[in-house]
Parts: sequence; structure tokens; C-alpha cells
Amino acid sequence: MDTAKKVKTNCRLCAYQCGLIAQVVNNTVIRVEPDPDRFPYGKRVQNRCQRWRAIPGILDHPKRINYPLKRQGQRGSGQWETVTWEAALDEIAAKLRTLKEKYGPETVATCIGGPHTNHWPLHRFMNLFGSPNNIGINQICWNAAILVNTLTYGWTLGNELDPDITNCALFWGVNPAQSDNSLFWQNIVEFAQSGKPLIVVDPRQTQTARLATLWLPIEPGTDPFLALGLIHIIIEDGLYDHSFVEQWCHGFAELARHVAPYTPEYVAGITGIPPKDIVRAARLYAGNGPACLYSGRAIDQIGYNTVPTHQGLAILRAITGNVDVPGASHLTEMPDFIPEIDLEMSEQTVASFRGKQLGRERLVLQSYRGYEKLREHTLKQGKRLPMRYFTSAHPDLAFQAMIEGKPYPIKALMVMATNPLLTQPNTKLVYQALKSLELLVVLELFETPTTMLADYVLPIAGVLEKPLFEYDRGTANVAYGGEAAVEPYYQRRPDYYFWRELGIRLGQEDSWPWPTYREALAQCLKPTGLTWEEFCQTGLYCPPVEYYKYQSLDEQNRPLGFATASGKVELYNRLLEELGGSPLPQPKKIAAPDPRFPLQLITGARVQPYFASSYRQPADLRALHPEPLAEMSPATATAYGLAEGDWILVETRHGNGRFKLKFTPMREQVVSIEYGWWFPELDNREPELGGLWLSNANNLTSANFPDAEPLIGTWNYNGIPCRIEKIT
Ligand SMILES: Nc1nc2c(c(=O)[nH]1)N[C@H]1C(S)=C(S)[C@@H](COP(=O)(O)OP(=O)(O)OC[C@H]3O[C@@H](n4cnc5c(=O)[nH]c(N)nc54)[C@H](O)[C@@H]3O)O[C@H]1N2
Ligand SMILES: Nc1nc2c(c(=O)[nH]1)N[C@H]1C(S)=C(S)[C@@H](COP(=O)(O)OP(=O)(O)OC[C@H]3O[C@@H](n4cnc5c(=O)[nH]c(N)nc54)[C@H](O)[C@@H]3O)O[C@H]1N2
Ligand code: SF4
Ligand SMILES: [Mo]
Repeated sequence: MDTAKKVKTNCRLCAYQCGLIAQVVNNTVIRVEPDPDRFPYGKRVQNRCQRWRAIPGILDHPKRINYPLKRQGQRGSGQWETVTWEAALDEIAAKLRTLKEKYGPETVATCIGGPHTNHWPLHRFMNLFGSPNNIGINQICWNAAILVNTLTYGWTLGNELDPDITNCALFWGVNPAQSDNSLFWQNIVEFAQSGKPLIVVDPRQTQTARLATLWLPIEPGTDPFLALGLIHIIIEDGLYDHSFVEQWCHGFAELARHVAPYTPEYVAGITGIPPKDIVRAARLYAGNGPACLYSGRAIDQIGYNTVPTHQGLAILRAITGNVDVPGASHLTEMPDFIPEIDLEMSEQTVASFRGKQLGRERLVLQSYRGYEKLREHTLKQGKRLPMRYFTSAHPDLAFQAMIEGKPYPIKALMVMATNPLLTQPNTKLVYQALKSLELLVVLELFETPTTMLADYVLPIAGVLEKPLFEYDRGTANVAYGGEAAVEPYYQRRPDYYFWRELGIRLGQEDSWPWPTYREALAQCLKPTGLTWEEFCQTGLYCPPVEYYKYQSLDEQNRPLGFATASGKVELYNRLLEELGGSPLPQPKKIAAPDPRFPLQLITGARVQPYFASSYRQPADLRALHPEPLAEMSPATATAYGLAEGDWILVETRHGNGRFKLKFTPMREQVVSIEYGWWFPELDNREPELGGLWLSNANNLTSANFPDAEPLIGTWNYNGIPCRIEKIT
């Protein structure tokens, strides 16, 4: 037996990739501990996180996928044959070739989820194959903020909270106490302890809200009204940054006219927040610069009102002089390393299939047309957003195409690092769609309800088994990562291996010159002048941030400005107007309550130690939070005759789920359910599929395309009419 060696490596149980030291014997990890020399620099932060300790168990958990599996018998019957990688790849490639000949390349789709792994190998494969059909979660995570900020400032922003410099923080629909739990959350705690104003906009009194100077328990989905109300006061009281507005903002007069009706009383009537708190929030935010305005997932998930909310937040930052200022925000840079757009190879390939994008007639921004318009502007400063995320298929249309074959059939789906039966909207639809396919391939670490329905399940290398190089999808000049601690256990391989091998089998060999994942990552770094080994010493590439870049002079001695139509911050957005959107934030009122569904549902508030549907298998993690919870205020719950700990059935027009009731100080008439719940200990065959139908929040949601927001296609995970009853 070898003696134990210590290896510097990184956790990958969330996107932070904290530094770890692994003790390895015979390619087996026996222990891990935080590495105080690398991010997040000290055990104090990592000691709050419960996940990393579970790594040795996760590496060899009985529910892990260790060999390529091929379905035997009926789909969902739980019978598998173990095959070789070669055989699986040959068979999948042959099937894809046949389907492509019969129906065209667009008949093959992929599905990705949150930030679990690099997506570019999948995008590169799909671009070369010739299909636009990747289903992502971008329409409700990430895209709205990036698109609206780029429309407004010419590029996207990094928000900053520095307890020493930042003088006010406004946190909007975000709860880093549960969703971050790392260095950022420590900074927030430190900031709050300093006594500087912290404002939290959230229907629930979260752990973050409990630290706040001012908590605004907003009615779900009414956020753009509050944003316009704050702008109204800031303008009326003259609290805006006069010089920045005069020199660097376009359309202030139109904005001032537009917000005139959004008085505190009017906004209070819609948001449920008292007028005096609206006024106080506006004064605290505008009066204490530099101020950090940080928004979370909630407002990306409120359907139509998502875009006007982001417009409102972008305007708030600008008129208070909080753009590209230390302690508030900075406009990010294009990477020095190879950017995502080039790794995807979108610019070389999409011409052949852009006409096949589902829903392109309706979607203004989440389309090739919208992407190109935006890029005309960003290119003025040499910047290019990745393309596949901003053109990905609307899930409702893609799943319908699998079931109905319209407007063309989608017959094959390859799923990487996501569990769509738990995390895509409308589980019944997803289920029907997966059952309609001729080929379902799932790349996974663990058995999940999605793998249970697959034709092939491929064993993927996970935490500590593969090198890491992450880079905010190429929208900033920051990369982090590090070395694997061990070679993959059993027959597991990195996702990259699958896409490259499949690509080579389908005539793409020229586009996959790097035999291994590590070589591909080293190649990405090449333009920086760093070798892979040099990069791994710190695991961080992060040149110092520059501020006030719009003031810097170009070759003709003119200020650089912002990469927008006016060269200024577009408070009044001309490009959006040209594309057919509303140039100023135009919110929609929430429909009057339906008497059959009198309560408002929010789904998906994050909880430790889970990530979406992940980590319910390791017993030590499950013990920390064993059951799916629904939260309500004690007053609302008591009015329904409910006590804490009761099991309740929560029901919407789309479906229902069972949750255990927990009392939380929060807005009345609102119910909040956790998402991602299934039960790996239950039967892994049809019809149970690991308890898929019991407590899955997405049984209660839908992304019905005709109702989706017209610019991005955003649907509602929050603000859904619902009802409840006690389960006896
Ligand atoms: N533990 C854990 N951490 C995670 C994840 C995870 O699954 N688990 N997921 C990761 C991912 S993919 C993401 S995108 C991030 C998300 O991170 P966050 O944005 O922090 O996500 P949430 O915890 O859902 O926080 C959203 C907050 O908005 C509130 N809210 C709900 N509806 C509304 C509304 O209409 N208006 C307003 N203003 N607030 C509302 C909710 O009560 C909740 O507290 O977290 C990441 N971190
Ligand atoms: N109702 C509701 N639905 C939501 C949300 C919500 O707030 N409410 N939030 C949405 C958001 S913001 C997000 S980001 C998504 C998250 O949704 P998903 O991305 O689907 O997240 P998980 O459920 O964690 O599934 C990730 C799967 O990938 C596997 N995995 C991990 N690492 C790797 C890897 O390197 N390679 C491969 N091949 N597999 C790997 C894990 O084992 C796990 O099964 O959910 C979305 N869905
Ligand atoms: S799970 Fe915890 S230790 Fe691992 S990367 Fe995330 S915050 Fe860091
Ligand atoms: Mo997300």
C-alpha cells in the first residue's frame, strides 16, 4: 500500500471551488481539509459549510454511476446492462447519425442546468452538429441581468460589497445566508456588524433579512413597482448624482416623467410595503454611496416583471453614481484567456441553423436577432457575450416538440449535469417529453429520476476527479480552478471526454485537437502566458479591477464612454425600443387573486446543505435537513387551522406537492416551498421514480410559452396562485 500523499485540490460541490488538501492513498481520497493558503483563505469560512466533509463518501457512494449503462427492458424498469465506453459511444453516434439523416440535425437536443461543470464542450459539439436546441435554465437564472445590464451600460457588471468601502447595501430577492455560505456571506455579516445600512427586499424574513437595518417584505412579483417607487423619490428629493446623470446618462428627463406616477402611496398599494419604508429605503440607498445593489434569483423568476425589475435596478445604480465605482460595482472585462464564445465556436457555425430556433418569431432578446443587435454595440469596445446561453431553446417549446413533433420533431436528448425532472418547470410535461424520445442519454455522477428514464447513462468524473477551470462563462477576466486529487474512480470520465469522442465519431475531429480535458484547459490559458501548472499554484487568475473606465481616453483622445447607442448609460433604452421592447421599465400589475387559489406561492428558496436536487443521497448531509419544508407566517397558517410541523398539500393549477409546515416571519398570504425534493431511498423504477411525484416544487410550476415574457421567455417560479390543505 502507498503511503498517504497530500494533494492541493478544490471542492466542486458548489461553484465556489474552495481550496482543499486531500489525503490520498492508492488513488483513494481518505480525508479532506480546507487549504488555508487558497480561496477562501482560512478555515473559518469553510467551517460554516457542511458539504466538503462529505467528499470521501460522495466519491464512492453506492448510488454513484460507475460504468456506462445501457437500458434493458422497458424505460424506467430499472434494468441495465453494463457496456464499455466504446460500445456506448459507437451506438449513440450511430443513432444520432440516423436521426439527423431522417429529421435534420435540429432533432437532437441537449439539456444543461446550473453551474456544475464547463458547458462549452457540449455547445461546441452541438454547434458543429448543427442544432440550436439546447434547453438551459438561463431564462430564469443569469440571462436577464446580463442582457439588461448590457443594454443599459454596454456590458455586464460585477457587484461589490467591501465592508471597508461600501457604505450601503441593498439586497434584492437574494439570501446569501443559504445560497452562498462562503466568503461573500462573511463579508455581509461583517458589513452588517459595522452598523452601515443594509436593506433587504424579500417576502420572507430570511437570515439575511434578520441582519438588515430595513426589511421590505414585498408582495411576490411586484418588484418593478418598488424599483420605480425608489427612483421616484430619489429624483423628487434631488438625491441623484447630478454630475454623473448630466454627463453620462441618456434620457433622464423621460425617466423623470415616467416615474412621476409612482408615488410612495401608489407603490405601497401594490407592493404592500408602507410608504414611509419606501421613502426611507430610497434615502438610505441614495444617501450612502458607494452602495452595493445586489439582486438574486427571485426577480429572474417573476415572468413578465423580470425585465422591468432589472431595468429599474440598472437605473437605480446609474442615477446614484454607483456604476464602475469601488465598493459598488465594476464593468467587467473580456477575458485574457480564450473566451466562451470562441470555445463554443458559435461564430463559425450558427448561420446554418439560426432559422431553426424555436420561438424566434416571438422572443426579442433570447434569439440570434437580439444577440446580434446587442453585439453591434458591445463590439465597439471589443466585447462579445457567449452566444449559446442567450439563444437557448425555450423549455416549453422544446418539450412540446418532443411530444407533438411540432414545429419539427425532437427525437434525441442528451442531458449533462442537470436533473430536469426536478428542476425544469412542469414536471408532467418533462416526463411525457422524455418518454416520447427515441434516445435519451444522461451524463451523471449519481442515479437520479432523470437517469431512471434514460437509454444510456454515462459515468462522469465529479468532485476531486477532474481538473477545474471556471470563468463566469467568459463575461469577466477572472478564472479559478485547480488540479484533480485523483484519477477518476471506476470507469468515470470527464464530460469533455464524451463530447470529444462523440464529435470525432461524427466527423468533427478537426475541432477537437486536445486529447484530454487537462490539455484543453491548458490551451484556454495560453493567451495569458501561464502554464496549467503555474495557474494551479494559486488556482486564481484575477488581474486588478479598474474603475471609471468610461472616462479613460481612446486613441483620438475621446472618453471611451459606454458601449451603447448614445455612448452613455441608457436610462431610456433606445436599443430595447428598436427591438420592440419598452425603453423604460413598464411593469404589469399582478392579477386579482383567484378565489380557488387565494395564496401566492414562491418556489425554490435555497437551503443548505442542498444544491437544487443534489446531495440528498449522502446520509450525513440528509440528516441535516431531512424533509421538504413549506414556510408560512404563523398568522396566515393559524387562520387555516394549521400548526407548525403539520404536513400540508400545496396545490396550483398545474399540480401539487406535500411539505412539512414551518413558521417563518414573512408576508401574509404567501407560501414558500423548497425545490429539488425527491427521495433516493424510494423505489427507483416507474411509477415512483425515487418519489418524483411527492414533494417536487416543479409539479406546481409551468413555463407555458404563450404566457412567458416576450423578450427572454422568462416564466414564473414565484408569485403563482396556490391553495393549501392539511394532510390528515
Ligand atoms: N444551498 C444552495 N445554494 C445555492 C443553490 C442551491 O440550490 N442551494 N443554488 C445556486 C444557484 S443555481 C443560484 S441561481 C443561487 C440563487 O441564490 P439566491 O438568489 O440567493 O436564491 P434564493 O435562496 O432562492 O433567494 C431568493 C430569495 O428571494 C425571495 N423571493 C421570492 N420571491 C420573491 C419576489 O417576488 N421578490 C423578491 N424581492 N424576493 C422574492 C425568497 O424568499 C428568497 O429568500 O444560489 C446558488 N446557491
Ligand atoms: N421551482 C424552481 N425551479 C428551479 C429554480 C427555482 O428557484 N425554483 N431554480 C433554477 C435554477 S436558478 C437553477 S441553476 C436550476 C438548477 O438545476 P440543476 O442544474 O438541474 O441542479 P441539480 O438538481 O443540482 O442537478 C445537477 C445534477 O448534475 C450532476 N452533476 C454534478 N456535477 C456534474 C458534472 O460535473 N458532470 C455531470 N455530467 N453531472 C454532474 C449532479 O449529480 C446532479 O444530479 O434549477 C432551476 N429550477
Ligand atoms: S460546497 Fe462549501 S467548501 Fe465546497 S466549494 Fe461550495 S462553499 Fe466551498
Ligand atoms: Mo441558478
